[in-house]
Amino acid sequence: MTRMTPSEAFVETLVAQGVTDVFGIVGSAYMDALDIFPAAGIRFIPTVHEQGAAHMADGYARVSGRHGVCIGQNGPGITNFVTAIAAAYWAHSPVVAVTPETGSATMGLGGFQETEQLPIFSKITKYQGHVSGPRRMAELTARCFDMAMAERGPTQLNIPRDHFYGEIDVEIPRPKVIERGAGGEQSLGDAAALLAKAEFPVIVSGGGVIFSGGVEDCVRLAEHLNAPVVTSYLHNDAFPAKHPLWCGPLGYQGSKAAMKLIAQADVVLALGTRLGPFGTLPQHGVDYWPKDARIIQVDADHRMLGLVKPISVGVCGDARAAARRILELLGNRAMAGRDNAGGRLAEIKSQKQAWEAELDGWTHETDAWSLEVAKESDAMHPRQMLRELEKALPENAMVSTDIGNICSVANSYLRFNKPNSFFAAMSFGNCGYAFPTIIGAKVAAPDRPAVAYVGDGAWGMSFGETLTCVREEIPVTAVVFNNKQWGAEKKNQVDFYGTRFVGVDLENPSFAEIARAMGAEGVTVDKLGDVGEALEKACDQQKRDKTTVLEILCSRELGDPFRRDALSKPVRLLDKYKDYVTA
Ligand SMILES: Cc1ncc(C[n+]2csc(CCOP(=O)(O)OP(=O)(O)O)c2C)c(N)n1
Ligand SMILES: [Mg+2]
Repeated sequence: MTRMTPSEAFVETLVAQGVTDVFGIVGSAYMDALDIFPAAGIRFIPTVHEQGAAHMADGYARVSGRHGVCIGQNGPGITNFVTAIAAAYWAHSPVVAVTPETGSATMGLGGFQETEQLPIFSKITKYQGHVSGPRRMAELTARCFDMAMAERGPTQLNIPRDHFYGEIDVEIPRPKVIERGAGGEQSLGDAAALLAKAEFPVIVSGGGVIFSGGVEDCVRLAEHLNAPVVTSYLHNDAFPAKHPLWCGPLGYQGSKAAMKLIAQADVVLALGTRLGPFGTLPQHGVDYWPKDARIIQVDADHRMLGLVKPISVGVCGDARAAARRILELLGNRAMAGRDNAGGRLAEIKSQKQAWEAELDGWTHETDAWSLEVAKESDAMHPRQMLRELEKALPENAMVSTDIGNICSVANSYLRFNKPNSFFAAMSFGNCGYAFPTIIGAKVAAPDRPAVAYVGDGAWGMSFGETLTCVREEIPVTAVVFNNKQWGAEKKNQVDFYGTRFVGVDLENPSFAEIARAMGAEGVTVDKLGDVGEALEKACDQQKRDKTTVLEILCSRELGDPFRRDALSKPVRLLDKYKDYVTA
């Protein structure tokens, strides 16, 4: 035991957990601890908004596999975290949100910056530690870090501000590293037996494959099975795109090749994926989920097994360990899928070629409204522009994408050969995710080019963090798709509400000029031929600590809508609204 203050115990526990960077906005609530961050070797990265800080912690965690940490002032600083913590929850990011709270002696009296902080985060964290007294500071800090890693998701460390003060005798806990296993032998054996008999096995490689460091093992298993591999929604980096068995992503704006191949499966191995409902909906008019196939699902969280899709075998285990063990169990066993591998490999090749050819020819959207608006405009077709960006992205780039029509269409044009490269807004789907997230990723991986794709509407929510890039010398590239509209939502008004537009058109200033005024580079790109070079140059500028905002002028045409599944044509019963129906 060593005598120290609770602030010292808190900071020493961060150090023991390997924390080197903390994102946040300064506040008196935790200033006693903040004061010694520099001496402890912890960089405090001040942000423009606490939402930005928590997204940065998310991006930091996603690229590095280490904890991302954010902190803020009790009350408003902490409520500003909420959206970003919810996003981190659905991205399975080990983020620790440190939430200093109003003083314990006055809680409930309605003092300054007071709100009950635990209920707010109760549904978007894996664990909540409340420091009920100064003596428990180190214990609960350590537990929040351990739980974030063990349960793969955000945790909350709630600290009444008076508990930073005093003197305590403590031993700083060591991080608890818990090894995960492959799963039960019976279920793994059943999985191997099913795969050995499969005539057309298909692997869905999901986030769990990335988190467990299992991409190589997934490749080996796929090769043994001669199985096409599709990636789960927005986990495009869960299998190397250059591999012949790679077929691209499922889900919204995903790969038709992937969908047409999984539709033929008799056995699906869902490896490290919860098979989220949004990621398996029909797309491109194809209802591809193979309803008669036997499904083997591997997930580290038993709650996910069979939750969304009926399964034949559920394996509660680590994706990498399970892939290894299944391969071991297959050993020299006869494989039904080996004799017919030639046909399947040819089918993979031809589906991929067909999809590439379709993408190459799909230069613009062809619905009547898109054709009309594109005709009136000299701005770029989003699809052609996305193809140019794809070609110009550096090999080891990290890319984050926001939620929006153009960002979603980008899903077809983002391929990766290395895991931990793609950080999309995932299923929480909040506008304003991509930019702060890539800033956090850049802090964790400063040598990798960092690129955020952001729509102009979402840019309005997040461009303030350009100041963080400039002030803190965190160089990234933001590619802003300026189509002068909240396009993804406008698409619903086109398809379902008779092109009656409410709240979707955006009058924008020059985002490039704003970037320059903020001390970053700002470039307006208005010609397709300039897109690639502009991106290459912007990525190169990161080596000179320069952040660049590339504002790309895009036409207003719009790809398929997000929520065809959830919208229906309007019905109006009152006479005064009788015209508000779809023609
Ligand atoms: C925080 C938040 N607010 C609102 C929405 C609803 N929403 C989804 S996509 C979208 C439009 C995005 O517009 P923009 O960023 O300009 O991209 P575009 O669709 O035009 O490509 C909106 C408002 C959301 N997902 N998140
Ligand atoms: Mg837009």
